[in-house]
Parts: sequence; C-alpha cells; structure tokens
Amino acid sequence: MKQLKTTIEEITARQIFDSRGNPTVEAQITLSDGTRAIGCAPSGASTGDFEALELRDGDNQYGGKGVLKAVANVKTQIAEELKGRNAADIQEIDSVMLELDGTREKKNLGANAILSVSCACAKAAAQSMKIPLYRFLGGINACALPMPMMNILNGGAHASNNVDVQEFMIMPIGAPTFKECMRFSTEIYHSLAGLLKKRGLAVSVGDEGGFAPNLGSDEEALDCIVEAAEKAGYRAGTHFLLAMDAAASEWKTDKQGHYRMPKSGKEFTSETLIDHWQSLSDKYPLFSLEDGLDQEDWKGWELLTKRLGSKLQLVGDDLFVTNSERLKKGISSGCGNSILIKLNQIGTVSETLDAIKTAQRAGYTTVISHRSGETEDSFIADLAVAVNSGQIKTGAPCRSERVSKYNRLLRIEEQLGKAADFPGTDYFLNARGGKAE
Ligand code: 2PG
Ligand code: MG
Repeated sequence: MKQLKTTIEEITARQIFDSRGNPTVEAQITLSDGTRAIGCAPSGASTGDFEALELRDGDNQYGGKGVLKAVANVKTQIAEELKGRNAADIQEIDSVMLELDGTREKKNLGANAILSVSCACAKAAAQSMKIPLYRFLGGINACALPMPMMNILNGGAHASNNVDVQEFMIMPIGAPTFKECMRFSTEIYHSLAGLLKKRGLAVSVGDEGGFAPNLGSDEEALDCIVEAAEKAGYRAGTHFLLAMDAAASEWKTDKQGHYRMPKSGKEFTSETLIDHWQSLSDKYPLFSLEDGLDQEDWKGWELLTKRLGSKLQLVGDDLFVTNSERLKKGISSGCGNSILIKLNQIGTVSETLDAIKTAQRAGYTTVISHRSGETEDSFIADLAVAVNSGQIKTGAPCRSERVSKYNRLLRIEEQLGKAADFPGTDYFLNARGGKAE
C-alpha cells in the first residue's frame, strides 16, 4: 500500500468514563505524518432493542460494565487489519471492520470498539489535511448550523423524578443565529430554575442536564416551560417551539399496542396514546414528537403519522436506530417523517452517513443526537453541520459533556462567518403547514 500522510501508523485504545461514571471506549489513531486523534463511544440508557451491540465485560468490575474486551479488540484485531490503510478513506476503514466483525449486530468486536475507531480516523484525517472535521465529512457544501432541541426538563429513564416523558425540549426558532439560540435557550433555562425554586420544586438535574422536578402531568411540565419562557421575555409559538421525546418503547407491556407508564402507572392503547399526543399538540406549539410509540408498533406508527404527520415532526429513534434498513421499512409504510441519528446505534461513521442520505432522499428530516451517557467528544456538532441536518439534540445548556457540543457549534459558526447558513423562524413555522401556533 502507498504511504500517504494519512496512512495509519498506530492504533491503540483505553477505557475512559462517560458522564454517568460508566466505562467507555476511547480509540487513538496515529498517522504517518505524526497526527494523532481520539474518538470516544457514547452510551444510551433508553436503548432501542435493534441497536448495534455495545460490548461490556460482564464480569465483577464496574457492575459488569467494563469495556476492556472492546478495548482489547481495538488494540489487537482492529489494529492489525487497519495499520497501513488510509484513515481518510472512511468507507474502506469501516467496511474492513464490518467484515472483520462479521455479524449484523457487531457483537464480536463491539459497536463501541468499531465506532471509536471510525470517529478517530475521521478526526485524524481532517486534522492531517488541516481542515475542520465538518469540512472533511461534508465538503464545501457543509455550512448549516443546526437548530438546537434543548432538553431542559428530564424524566423517564434519565431522571429519578415521577415524570414519564423522557425529554421536554425547546427549539428557539425566533433566534436569527446559533449564537442567539444559545442566549434564548440559556435565558429560558435559568428562568425555569427560578420558577421551579419558587414553587418549592427540585432544581437538581437529570442525565442530560435538564431539571428533574416531580410534576403532576405532561401538561404541567409544558406549562412550567411556557411560563418560565414568558418571564424571560419569550413567547411560545413565536420565539420558540416545543419538542418532546416520549421514549415510549420504555412504556410497552407484553401485549402489543398496550402501554403502561412506569412511574405514574397510566395505561394507554396505541390509539389513546395518539389521542393524548394530539390533544397536547392542539394545546401547545409542539413542533416535534420523538418515539411517541414503541419501536415494534409499526401499525401504531402508521396511524400516528396519518393523524399527526402533517402537523408534527414525528421522529423515529428506537424505531429506526439509525439503521437504513429499518428506515426504509418505515418510509415505505408511512411511519414517521424524521429520524434521530445516533452514531453508536449503528456503529460506524459511513453507515450513519448512509442513513442520513436515505432519510434526506425520502424527505425525512434528520436530527443529529447525543446519548444520555456522553463524553467530552464533540463529533456530533461537526456531523450536524457536515450533513446540513438543520437540527441537533444535545441536552441542556448544563453539564460539560452537553455544552461541549454547543460550544463547538459556536466556534464553527464564527469560523464559517458569512457562509454560515441557519434554518430560522420561517423554515420551522412553515415546515409543519404553518400550524405551529
Ligand atoms: C434518546 C436518547 C438521547 P438515550 O432517547 O433520544 O436523548 O437517550 O441515549 O438514553 O437512548
Ligand atoms: Mg429518544
């Protein structure tokens, strides 16, 4: 093989820790020109059943959550196969690892091992070429800053309060720039803290940095946000829209199409849950609903999309798991109109790009996302700009593993200068038939 500046000279890995204090994999690539870069695997709590496998040691250390086997796989099998190859050829790098693993779920090497190497190669190649990561991944057309979906109130599997919906988010669509998005959102976030405190409610935060108070209902959560925003000078439906991730796969029971919320004990069928979402979207300026139904409730998703698809962005997270095959099934049966993109659900950069391409071709929106267990790696910020996704979900403006992505986007916006593009108010108000209010 020809020796290039981006030829891989050395690959190593180590066990580091994520934002929940659980072990995760960090891979390190050294190129022949001396460039060195790392890639870190994130980790979910409300994971979809069809995600690629996160390899855990399952022994008596770290409650079985150690990743030393995955680390060893990077240092031995993966390193042996990849040394001497071109790190800039991500498709080739990924396909070599896929072949080496040989399973659909990536269960031999572990998706955490494979992804950390895939990301580290992309970062090393960009660094060696002296271009930003978003430019390496997306080329000269990479210029759109994403609208943040900022998760300011946490529940579900991400918090130990009594709230069943996992994420209540704000989208500051009235902001003209990404920088202004951060101002709108942080002002609302701090106002929410003040409102909760005044009501004697907890202001401790959940896994993604949003507050995690005990509340009586979904409506109460949304009311708190709307009121706090008003106090800060922002109007729902004008300055910001609302978004929710129900993570309803966590509510499924043994009976198909039957749901029980684990905390409140409230029960629903697919139809009555859709009625619930409809009534919330009638009452509040809701733009986006993620995982409103379970990952196996395809019939329910069809109905949900028929009933609310023209009004709401219906995001498939556990439903699609960043998997082009599952996404194609959803597209052909009319399930959802948007996909959540999480690199570690599928396990390689190139398969992630493929899922994004499949979605964009079908007119599905893409929301680039973090995991609830994150590291300081800000790869997804660059990815969002690279594919002009237009939306990013990366938690509250609190906790450094969340803020590192927002801060990276601030730097990118500044770097792009006049070339920075931003899907502003009109796009979001018109996207769902102008029915935001
Ligand atoms: C989600 C994510 C991220 P987790 O459900 O969308 O917010 O949570 O990483 O726990 O799957
Ligand atoms: Mg989700």
